[in-house]
Amino acid sequence: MNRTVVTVARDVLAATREEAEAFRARRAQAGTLVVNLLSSPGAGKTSLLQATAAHWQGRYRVAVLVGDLATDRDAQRLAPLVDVVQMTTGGACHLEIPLVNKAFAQLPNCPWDFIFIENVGNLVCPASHDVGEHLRVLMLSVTEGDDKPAKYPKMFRTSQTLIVSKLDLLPYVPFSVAAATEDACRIQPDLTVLTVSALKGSGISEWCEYLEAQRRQRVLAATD
Ligand SMILES: Nc1nc2c(ncn2[C@@H]2O[C@H](COP(=O)(O)OP(=O)(O)OP(=O)(O)O)[C@@H](O)[C@H]2O)c(=O)[nH]1
Ligand SMILES: [Mg+2]
Repeated sequence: MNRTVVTVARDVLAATREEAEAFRARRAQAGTLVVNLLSSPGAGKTSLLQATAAHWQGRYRVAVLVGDLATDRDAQRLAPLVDVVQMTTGGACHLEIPLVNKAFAQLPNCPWDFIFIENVGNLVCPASHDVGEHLRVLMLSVTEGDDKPAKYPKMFRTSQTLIVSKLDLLPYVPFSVAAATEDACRIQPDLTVLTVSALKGSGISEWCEYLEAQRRQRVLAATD
């Protein structure tokens, strides 16, 4: 069999990396914490964002850039609460920074306090794409099984925060928060673990306080 060696003299991902770094730096200068929210489909990302906006009741300027393969249903759910732009990927299983930049350009020009990027529901591909976030938050719902950290390690390794969601369903499913947390922290020892039920409201105020502290540490203190 013939073999051909192709020498790539240029880092083809360098431009994307630079675009993500520039987005992160510009948002930090404006005092905005950018949060990349990831999970498998249906873990409760949009529900958490609804509960977050309802908890803050307009205290902060919040926008959501929401990614989906098709439909603008999540954007319709969020629009009564926050400024929102739907990014429809047309089949792509993750978001990339050029699409995020285009969506951001559609928002009103204002100094946002928080921008959430709701990524496409998928526990694999989004882990490999820097979309210019300051904080990567991974959600795992109790209905998915506590074995997921060990089975999808990259997603857990590249995140700073794990939210165990749908805690109200814990009495009905075989899920050990301790086992999931132990596996996740073995993969990523610096992981912060929070538990929430967006449906019942438990853990939402702790999550909101956590976000406020992250904004102070990662954005406001860093740009003083
Ligand atoms: N019992 C319970 N159900 C929840 C909770 N949070 C969300 N759900 C339900 O779970 C389903 C999926 O919630 P979504 O918020 O749409 O999840 P998502 O991660 O945004 O879904 P995709 O964007 O499609 O990946 C909906 O039927 C929600 O009502 C919760 O805390 N408890
Ligand atoms: Mg959603």
